[in-house]
Amino acid sequence: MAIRHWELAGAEDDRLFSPNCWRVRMALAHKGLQAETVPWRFTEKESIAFSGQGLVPVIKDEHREVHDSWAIAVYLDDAYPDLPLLFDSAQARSLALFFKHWCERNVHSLMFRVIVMDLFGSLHDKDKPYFRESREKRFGKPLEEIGAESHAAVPALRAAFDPVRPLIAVQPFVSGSSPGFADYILFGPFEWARAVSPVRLLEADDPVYAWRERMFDLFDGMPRRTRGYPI
Ligand SMILES: N[C@@H](CCC(=O)N[C@@H](CS)C(=O)NCC(=O)O)C(=O)O
Repeated sequence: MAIRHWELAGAEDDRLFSPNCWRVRMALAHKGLQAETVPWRFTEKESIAFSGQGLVPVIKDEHREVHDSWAIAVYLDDAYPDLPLLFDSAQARSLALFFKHWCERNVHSLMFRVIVMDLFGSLHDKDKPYFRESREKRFGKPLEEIGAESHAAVPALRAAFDPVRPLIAVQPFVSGSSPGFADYILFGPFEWARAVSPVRLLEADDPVYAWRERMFDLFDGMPRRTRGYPI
């Protein structure tokens, strides 16, 4: 039976833009597990009420529900240890957790500033008032004011990848010779952006660009084929 995956969608069911759901989408593909996307909007809290909270990703596997992208990754490796591992050791899992927190603090926040108005424009109409109200409360200013700084945020975002560049100069993936969950963590914000915005985030000679190309090619190009803007 396919694992059901509640994924945040924009105006169209297949405009899948959540960085945290992308981690899980990639993790499910990595494990080779059959998955069925249930498109979900910010205002559809009741449809995931069974998970006891209001955020996606949420998965339902047979009779078990798991929410939170990190908890889902850990669950998938624990429940399916014979399928390709997302973390090939306890040390790898521990360092990936550090990497997740680094990425959320240093990449997600800047990416939000870069794409916020494109993101807002890509939402389902029924989500727009909720998104505006909740994010303006969180950031303490109107979306338009955050968006006005988006050009300055692009160089800051490129600089944020500085600690990753020496790593992917010596190996093809953050996790080593093959991709692991840390790669999916870093890739999430790129798919978040690509799904909603035509903005050019990286120069073609950037090693991060080459790494992202390798990520787009995974799983027979599934990440590249998903609805979004050309790179
Ligand atoms: N730490 C959680 C974060 C989940 C999260 O913030 N999800 C966002 C989408 S990326 C969400 O569901 N937001 C709903 C809302 O803001 O109401 C994870 O990694 O899964």
